[in-house]
Amino acid sequence: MKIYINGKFYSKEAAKISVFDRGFLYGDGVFEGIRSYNRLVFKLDEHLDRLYESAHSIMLKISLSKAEMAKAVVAALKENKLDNAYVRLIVSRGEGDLGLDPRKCKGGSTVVIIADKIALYPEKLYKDGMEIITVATTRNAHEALNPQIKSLNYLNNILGKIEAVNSGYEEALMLNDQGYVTECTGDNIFMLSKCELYTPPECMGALRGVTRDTVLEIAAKLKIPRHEHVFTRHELYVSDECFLTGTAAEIIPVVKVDGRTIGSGKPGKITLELMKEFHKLTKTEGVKY
Ligand code: PXG
Repeated sequence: MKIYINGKFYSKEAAKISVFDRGFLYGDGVFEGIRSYNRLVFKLDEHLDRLYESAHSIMLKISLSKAEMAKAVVAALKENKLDNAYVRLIVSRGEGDLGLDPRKCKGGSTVVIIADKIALYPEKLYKDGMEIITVATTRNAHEALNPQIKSLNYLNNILGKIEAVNSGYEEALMLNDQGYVTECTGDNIFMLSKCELYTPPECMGALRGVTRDTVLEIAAKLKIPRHEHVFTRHELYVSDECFLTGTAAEIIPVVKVDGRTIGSGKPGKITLELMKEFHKLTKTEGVKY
């Protein structure tokens, strides 16, 4: 495996970052998770747009232009000879000293690209559907740390994940401080009620997921009425279908929430249709390398 750091490739053993890097000291940076399918990078521009928006929001100047970054991602995929891959793109504010003041980062940002094989949920969960559980940790309030910023500080999500794992579940449902459904720790959530599709709006505390946007586009093409609308756990419990979306997870059906069976208890018909259309899209759309 060859890892890209600031314009050069290193072996996994030699790929090292300073302990004074702000990403390590404070989680001061941003990241993206991108997928490629059959030598096509899926939604590369959308992921890079979000990366640069996150960086802009935290006043981090990325040392590469967006076009240079796109080239670096493709170079990392080629260097590692990967046809199907998961790319983790990490940008930190760079090396500083032990103080919080970002003006100490004189050397500019650190850019790391790891291109690896994909790690999915177990295949059985895609076929049978997964069970999720609501956790006590609420999603970050946007006025404290906006969930739209894909920052290197993912402790909010990790704490949610730990709670789910401790209870024997793979994924956690996170609410906001008003008790509305936001998303899961690394995936967006959707439900279907009377053949209409619902997902919480961004302002409720959900990341604007690239897969989420793709699903909304597919639903529009299939003429499925879709809504970015607030909902509570009750509405989710009595919904007909539920699924999660994310770059790593793709679309995964959910059949139980907090012990309540969703619909028939099997992956829903519309969920399966959306999964089929999503896979079709990943085979045909993307930046070729
Ligand atoms: N919500 C959150 C909080 C995320 O971090 C998504 C939704 C889905 O967004 P995309 O754009 O991928 O459709 C994410 C992103 C992991 C992992 O290891 C997953 C994400 C980020 C980091 C790690 O599963 N998902």
